[in-house]
Amino acid sequence: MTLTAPAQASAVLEQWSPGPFTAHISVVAGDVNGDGADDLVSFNTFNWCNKVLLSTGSAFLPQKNWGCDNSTFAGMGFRGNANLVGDMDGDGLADAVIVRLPNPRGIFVARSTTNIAGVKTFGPASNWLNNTIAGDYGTMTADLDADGDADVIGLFAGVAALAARSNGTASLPLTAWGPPLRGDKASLAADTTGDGAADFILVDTTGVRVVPANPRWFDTPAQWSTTHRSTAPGKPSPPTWTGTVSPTSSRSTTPTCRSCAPPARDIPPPNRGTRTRSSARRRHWPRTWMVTETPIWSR
Ligand SMILES: [Ca+2]
Ligand SMILES: [Ca+2]
Ligand SMILES: [Ca+2]
Ligand SMILES: [Ca+2]
Repeated sequence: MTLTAPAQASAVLEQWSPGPFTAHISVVAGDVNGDGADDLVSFNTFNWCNKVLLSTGSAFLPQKNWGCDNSTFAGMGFRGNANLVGDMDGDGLADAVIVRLPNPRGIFVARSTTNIAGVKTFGPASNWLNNTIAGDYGTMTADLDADGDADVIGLFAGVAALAARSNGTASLPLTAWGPPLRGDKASLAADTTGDGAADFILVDTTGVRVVPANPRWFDTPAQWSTTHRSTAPGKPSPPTWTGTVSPTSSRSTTPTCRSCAPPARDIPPPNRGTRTRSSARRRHWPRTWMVTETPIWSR
């Protein structure tokens, strides 16, 4: 008897949507209607709004317009440096989230809701955080503190990763969440340990490292897998943290990251300060940081 491998048997791609799907900027996935199936959300320019393809579990329904914030973002579109979805208020419905610089800056959340006509849509966007968390090396949503709502984390060059945890209605002040590590191929926040708190995943050419949430990301990364062929001469070593920031210390000194530091550039102050255009000529915006070390939850 000859058995057919499942992967071979299901190798034909299924057409889930014939289109159209308006997606000028980006497309992300999340369960915006809370039925357990992830849907697709597009971010667009000008007043093209967020388009959504709802999943039936075996196909996508035709795209629907899930809203425009014409009050704050008229003419520019609801889009930012990072365009994300995450259940920021913990109601089981993924919300649309943008993280912006320079103005208006910070975290803006358009909650998934049902309007007075009974139509599911994203509501008007509100500013959950007026601070700089659009990371130099990425901005992500994940449940960092295992309380059921999505938080936002930015990865920066030379300074700590900063977290803006959700309290359900707004983002808490920025907190240093880990040293400025990053994978040389990709960096992700995902709960790989299964305890509900997002861990830090560093994908290198040499393998994958994981920093389990404990509760933040200051532990030494554990090597979870190794790519043997990447040890060939000439392959770059993954970035390593050589700074001295600890979860309980006040960040009175600027942390350093020798092997993962980018080319010479202005490094923002670790705790609080304002950059002006003249002192940060490489940037196109003034950067203001207000970082707190506390509170940190206990589990
Ligand atoms: Ca869904
Ligand atoms: Ca929600
Ligand atoms: Ca959370
Ligand atoms: Ca975890």
